[in-house]
Amino acid sequence: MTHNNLPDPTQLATRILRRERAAVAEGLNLLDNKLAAARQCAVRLLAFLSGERWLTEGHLVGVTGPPGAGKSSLVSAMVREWRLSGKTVGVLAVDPSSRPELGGGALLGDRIRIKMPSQDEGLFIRSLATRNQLGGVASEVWPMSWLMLACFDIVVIETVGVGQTEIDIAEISDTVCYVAQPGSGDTIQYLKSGIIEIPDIFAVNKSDLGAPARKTAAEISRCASRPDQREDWDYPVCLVSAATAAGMRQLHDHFARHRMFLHDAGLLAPLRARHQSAWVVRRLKEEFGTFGLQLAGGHSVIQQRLNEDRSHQFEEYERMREHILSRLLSVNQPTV
Ligand SMILES: Nc1nc2c(ncn2[C@@H]2O[C@H](COP(=O)(O)OP(=O)(O)OP(=O)(O)O)[C@@H](O)[C@H]2O)c(=O)[nH]1
Ligand SMILES: [Mg+2]
Repeated sequence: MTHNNLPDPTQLATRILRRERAAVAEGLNLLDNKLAAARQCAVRLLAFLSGERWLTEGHLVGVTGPPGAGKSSLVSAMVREWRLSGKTVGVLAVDPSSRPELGGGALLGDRIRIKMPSQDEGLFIRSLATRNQLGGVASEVWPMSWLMLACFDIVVIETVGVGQTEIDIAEISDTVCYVAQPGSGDTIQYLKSGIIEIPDIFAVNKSDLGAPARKTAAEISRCASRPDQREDWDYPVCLVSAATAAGMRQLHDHFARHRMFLHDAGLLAPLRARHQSAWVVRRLKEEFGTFGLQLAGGHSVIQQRLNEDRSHQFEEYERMREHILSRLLSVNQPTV
């Protein structure tokens, strides 16, 4: 331990890389700590964990969709598939702290929490409440997912919602899976109106309900076809049932296929680098507003600096932050 009961970042990084549960939990807490000393420590931790692996290894999967569609049930079923194929899995279940209760809460009354055997060493699950007032995914989630990527083969982020959340999750994940609720026209409306981008994979859950699920899948397939698309990805729409495990193997294969597609097409490293710099800009903007961004040279200068050295983005972020802070202090000094 260093001062203020903060961990030694080198030792913590070593333990995280060995996938020690307590260390992973401690690291996630550290990333959530807003104190200045903790922030410095967190940046050092991320720097020790980073390296080439960050741009090339693992698979960061975002699972999103409307409340009650079965995201948690589906993630549990997917975890089983991944564990069967020998992959280690980390899950971040993001729970908005003030979610709107639909239909008086009846729909959410029987929500499923992801439940798995706690003695499974290859699986780590963490629930966290988002505190982003604007409704999107809180900016802590991204470094947290990266910490987990340092020690798990697959990292899954589950978030509820459409709109801003969907955009945010696409800015974090390698692969976005949208879980649709059978019989609900919402998803199709969102797609048509462009509120949601077409996700990499559509999972229409609850296929055990029969006709409504098949109908929703067919409607989504029509809306999601991309005749103008030049990429080779086919945006599959997959009928699954978390309850009966029907279609789970196919869904697993779509995930693996998309990961391979990104890698083979040379898209993975640039995608992650883009996500990194988007995060830095977003975080600086959250903290200091547009004025603060200008003090650091503006959007494009920041992007350029980050692109020059992709493996030290967190240190670069901390340097920019210090720079903005010192500029802000000097701006606030009375002129004599
Ligand atoms: N029939 C059927 N019901 C399912 C299936 N998957 C989930 N459910 C039910 O759907 C409800 C919601 O499941 P959850 O997994 O909690 O859904 P969620 O999308 O994570 O919900 P939130 O996190 O609250 O947004 C529960 O009552 C589940 O039992 C399925 O494949 N078939
Ligand atoms: Mg859930």
